[in-house]
Amino acid sequence: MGFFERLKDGLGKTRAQIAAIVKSGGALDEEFFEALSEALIAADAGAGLVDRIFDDFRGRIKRAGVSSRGEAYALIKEMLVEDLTVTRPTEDFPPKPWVTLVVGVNGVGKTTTIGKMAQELRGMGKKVTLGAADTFRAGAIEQLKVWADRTGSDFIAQHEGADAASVAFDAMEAAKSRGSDVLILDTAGRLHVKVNLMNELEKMLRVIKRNTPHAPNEILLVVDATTGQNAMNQAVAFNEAVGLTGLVITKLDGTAKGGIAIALTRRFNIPIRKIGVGEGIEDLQDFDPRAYVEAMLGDMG
Ligand SMILES: Nc1nc2c(ncn2[C@@H]2O[C@H](COP(=O)(O)OP(=O)(O)OP(=O)(O)O)[C@@H](O)[C@H]2O)c(=O)[nH]1
Ligand SMILES: [Mg+2]
Repeated sequence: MGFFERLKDGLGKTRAQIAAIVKSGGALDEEFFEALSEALIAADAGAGLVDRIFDDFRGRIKRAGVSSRGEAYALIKEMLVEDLTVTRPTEDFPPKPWVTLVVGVNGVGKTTTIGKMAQELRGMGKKVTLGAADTFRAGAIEQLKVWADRTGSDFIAQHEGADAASVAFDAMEAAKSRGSDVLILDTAGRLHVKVNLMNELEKMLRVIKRNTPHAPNEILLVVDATTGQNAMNQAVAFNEAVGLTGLVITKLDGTAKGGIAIALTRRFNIPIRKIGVGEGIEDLQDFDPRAYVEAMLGDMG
């Protein structure tokens, strides 16, 4: 299966539901608006957000003189593409090493995503260092080391139970002295509601900044798409603790319904950097808003 096919397959349920509404061919009536907004809410976009989107949607339908379900459907797709398009200026001369800190709750796919990102960067000829700042979970260091070996990345770790901030510091120093283009720091999965664990992350961030003031250059929150709206609470807490610059949404190949991407970008106005569509090393895609909306809402001409 191709990348787009896999995403499409994952989001099939939402798409089928919406196709049924549009294809029913009825008038542009309340029933249509209701069915479509229900489908988006069921897809994890969040009721409050869907209400706001639909206020805007109705206004635009009026102004544009849209009169059929088909046209309205095309319009809402364009609106969602706009919502999902968050661009950040790219740096012509990115600092070296470019430091990416990867955070998120337990089991969302942080370490796997780091492995996939390392693979992609190595394919572009970049020198990569992976830093094992998850010193908490048994086996976490070894898990990252396997990815480092597989991708030909440098690897910096201490022992299980070591101070995560100290590992981050070591990794920064090593990445600098070895001339790495990119350093990616893995962190322990932590529940966003556990204050002491969030404090530990803040400490790590302080240590990184003390080492190199412009770092980290990217703070990526990884969320599991199948957890639906709970990802919003996670993002709120992590954003408050460390200030997020980007998102990764994983497990879009599973039973995810996709609306969480819209909810997250609307709320935080930060880009979705990557999406995960499988467990394999190549199963990471750049986020393409238009392709995403096509996969989620379908293409009924
Ligand atoms: N289907 C699917 N599985 C994924 C994806 N990304 C990660 N996984 C799986 O999710 C599980 C957890 O992945 P990890 O990378 O260990 O997650 P983590 O966030 O590092 O977990 P902790 O370090 O324990 O917090 C593994 O079985 C991965 O293979 C994805 O995009 N799709
Ligand atoms: Mg991990």
